[in-house]
Amino acid sequence: MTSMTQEQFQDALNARVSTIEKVLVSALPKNITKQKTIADAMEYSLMAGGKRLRPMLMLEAYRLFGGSDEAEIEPFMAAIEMIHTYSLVHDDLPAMDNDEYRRGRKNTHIVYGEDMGILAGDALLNYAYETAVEGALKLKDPANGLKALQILSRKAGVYGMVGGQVVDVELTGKPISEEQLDFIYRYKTSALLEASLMAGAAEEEIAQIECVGRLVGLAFQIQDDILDLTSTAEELGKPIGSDLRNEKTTYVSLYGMREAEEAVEEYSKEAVEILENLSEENEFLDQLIVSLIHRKK
Ligand code: GRG
Repeated sequence: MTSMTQEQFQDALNARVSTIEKVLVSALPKNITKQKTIADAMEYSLMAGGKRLRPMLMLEAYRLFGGSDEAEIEPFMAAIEMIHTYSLVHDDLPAMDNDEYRRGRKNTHIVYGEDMGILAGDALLNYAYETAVEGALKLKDPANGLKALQILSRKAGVYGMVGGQVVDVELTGKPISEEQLDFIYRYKTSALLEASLMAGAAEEEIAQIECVGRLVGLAFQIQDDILDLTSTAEELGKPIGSDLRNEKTTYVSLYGMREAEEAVEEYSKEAVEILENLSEENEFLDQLIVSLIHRKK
């Protein structure tokens, strides 16, 4: 499938992370005066590290479908990472998971207070769309930008991540069925990964790439469940055991560890198989998905 060595892949991955970090820094709001606290809190949460998986998938899907002017996709890459970051900031608030640490440092609401934590999340969400709209208006064909915005907004909202979070919150502490768990994972986690891959996709292949996103998302969330039980706080950058503490049913608690590990591998391989059957190819993207099977954080 791939001719890249592990070392070449790691170098390519690091290069992409540093490109994405630059895109994010330059997308942050400038010339802020009286509302500086919120700009600082936005920067604190957005630039806290993280794997940058969603913008990376977006860039690679853009390349897969023949995109060559990366400046076109960069505002959308920044936007999806801002949406992802807002979801983490809000998810860690006392009213939700009440977590103190994420990405190896204190959460935004711990450093800036709960009020600013809420506002920083709101600001990131709004600024994501400001950034994406500006990007869309600069495209040769702004209609393509509008389509990307349609995908982004839908997958982040009621029919996507927020919808999944609602069901997750409502069912926390209750026994849940396989079907309910599948809904939560598809919406809460897969939806944003689907959007990442779909935003720069060719119209004819959008359903296939959406399916790749769904499978990668399921594998990613199941691996998240596994790591919450098997990793360490140092490695993860946040406390482990949070699912047990929050009485959350996970793939592991429902099906067992062995089945969970097999599912991560199975879903990831299915995703790569779909990619391999497309008319275009992106070796790095294939390898990125495979690398997530054994991710440690
Ligand atoms: C709408 C408030 C709100 C929340 C949405 C995304 C979410 C629901 C909650 C965050 C917590 C969580 C377990 C989300 C599932 C997706 C997931 C595993 C996120 C963590 O993503 P990573 O590992 O994080 O890519 P980094 O820090 O690497 O960017």
